[in-house]
Amino acid sequence: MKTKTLLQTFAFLCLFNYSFAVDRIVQENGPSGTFSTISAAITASVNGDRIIVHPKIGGNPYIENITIDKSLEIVSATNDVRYRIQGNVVITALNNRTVTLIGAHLVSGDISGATAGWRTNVNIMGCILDGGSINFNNQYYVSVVSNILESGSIILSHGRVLGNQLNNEATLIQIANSTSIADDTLNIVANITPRIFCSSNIFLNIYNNFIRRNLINTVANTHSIEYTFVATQNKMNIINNTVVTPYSNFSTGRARYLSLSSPALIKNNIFQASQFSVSNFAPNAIVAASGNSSSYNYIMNTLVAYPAASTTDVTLTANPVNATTGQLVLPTPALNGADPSFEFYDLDLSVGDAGCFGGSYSLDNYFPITGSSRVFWLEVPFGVTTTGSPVQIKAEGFDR
Ligand SMILES: [Ca+2]
Repeated sequence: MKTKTLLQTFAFLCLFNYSFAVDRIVQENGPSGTFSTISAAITASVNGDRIIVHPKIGGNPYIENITIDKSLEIVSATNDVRYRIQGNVVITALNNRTVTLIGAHLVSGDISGATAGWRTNVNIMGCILDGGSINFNNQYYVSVVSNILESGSIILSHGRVLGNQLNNEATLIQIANSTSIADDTLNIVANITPRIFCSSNIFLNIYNNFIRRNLINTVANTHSIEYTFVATQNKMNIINNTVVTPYSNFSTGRARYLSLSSPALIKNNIFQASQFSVSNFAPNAIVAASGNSSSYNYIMNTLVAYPAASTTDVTLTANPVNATTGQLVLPTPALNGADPSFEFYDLDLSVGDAGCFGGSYSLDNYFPITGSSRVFWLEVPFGVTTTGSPVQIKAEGFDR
């Protein structure tokens, strides 16, 4: 009975907090009762409100710096059309606050966090940033889903990074200072990104990313997947990624496919060199001395300092993918070349392909980014067999 009473009390509190939640409409020259700026709507809001923003006529931006200091959801009034903002969006942290931003197009400015308050939940979905970065510190749990960043990076401590596209070669997905949850896991799945870097003691699932850079490397130590925390136990699953790394114009500090200070399970990946030059230095890999497991990877050039290599890893003499699209260039042994276990089968139920279009988390599920609604995550058992027992499936998506 005590439990029941507690539950009833909790339900009542939720009802009390959000029973007066309303939609606030932001519209240029809108009718009475609407707001002319997003900031004015936020000021008038209470926790749980939804702010619906009409894109301005002619694609003009709302010119304002926006501070979000309540639990709010901000979405577009027009299906599949993003509202434009010229300015920074700052989300103030507070324990249990949840802020959702869907379909914003920042023509300038960053989306970032400020001040302390674990755990602040943030969802950034279907947004475009022309100039800025998505940057959240250790106080935030951030779901970064289906965003396009033309020149900025994605920087966070906790959360997940799913189906984003970073278009500037100098940028990266960076995980740092992850201390709010011990033994946390972070999923980095199906992104198109120049690099992935982690300095935290955190477990990473790195699945189906297209990690690409094409210009001859002139900056030291710009490695495609870099994990600098030192541990003896496995800290990463690196599965079904396609890594395209350029030659470097110097030997020391050359770009590496992998630079890992902790062990990893490395499987079904493609490692390809871009921008060959006889006078430059080919990418290689440095992985932790022991504890790695490597299988069914397809690798251009012989890797040095890669003690994990197994008999199923294949060294290639011709590039297996198109360096721009990540699609396989046929014929290649990477086609149907993944681990043949059914857990790694492709969406067409053929034996899995190595690289970012192979397996259940195929890049095909996330691209192109359209700004429309999308199911972005399914929680299902790893490998479903038809033994007659029910299957638990949880799906997450967003709209507008
Ligand atoms: Ca296949």
